Amino acid sequence: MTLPFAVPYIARRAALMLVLTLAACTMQSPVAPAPATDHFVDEHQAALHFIQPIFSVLDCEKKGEIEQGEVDEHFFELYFFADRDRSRSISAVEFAQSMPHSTPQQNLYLFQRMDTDRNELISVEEYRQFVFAALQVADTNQDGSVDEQEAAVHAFRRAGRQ
Ligand SMILES: [Ca+2]
Ligand SMILES: [Ca+2]
Ligand SMILES: [Ca+2]
Repeated sequence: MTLPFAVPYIARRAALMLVLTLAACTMQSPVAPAPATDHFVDEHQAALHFIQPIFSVLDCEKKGEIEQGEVDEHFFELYFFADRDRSRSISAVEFAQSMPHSTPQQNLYLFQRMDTDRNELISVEEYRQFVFAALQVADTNQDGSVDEQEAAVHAFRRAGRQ
């Protein structure tokens, strides 16, 4: 005779399901904001986020600063790091793979900023334009180069991302 035991079990289970359903409804509240760290607060933060992982590539002479003129010397090294299949266009997937320290939201933001003709691909020229634009934003004292302090690379390295 299992029935007398089965009924309360089913009742308990139903009550549990109700609690879980109510909890799920609460969690799906549409007003829940995304964590602030998923998004950039401004252009400057976005520029630093982009520059930090490539700082040592662009600062080839290890002077602790990136000069505007150094970009073209290393540009294709940088570009082909992201353009893995060397198709001379960076897809959204390739871009995300080249930015493992990013959230999907951050990558989407940067990708859309780069893709100025909105063809869902980053051309060589679009990427180049963005690198220069990001360096300009990061160059807060406007002396034509971005030093380690301006790029906050020490904080980035301390965070174990490089
Ligand atoms: Ca490609
Ligand atoms: Ca494009
Ligand atoms: Ca500077």
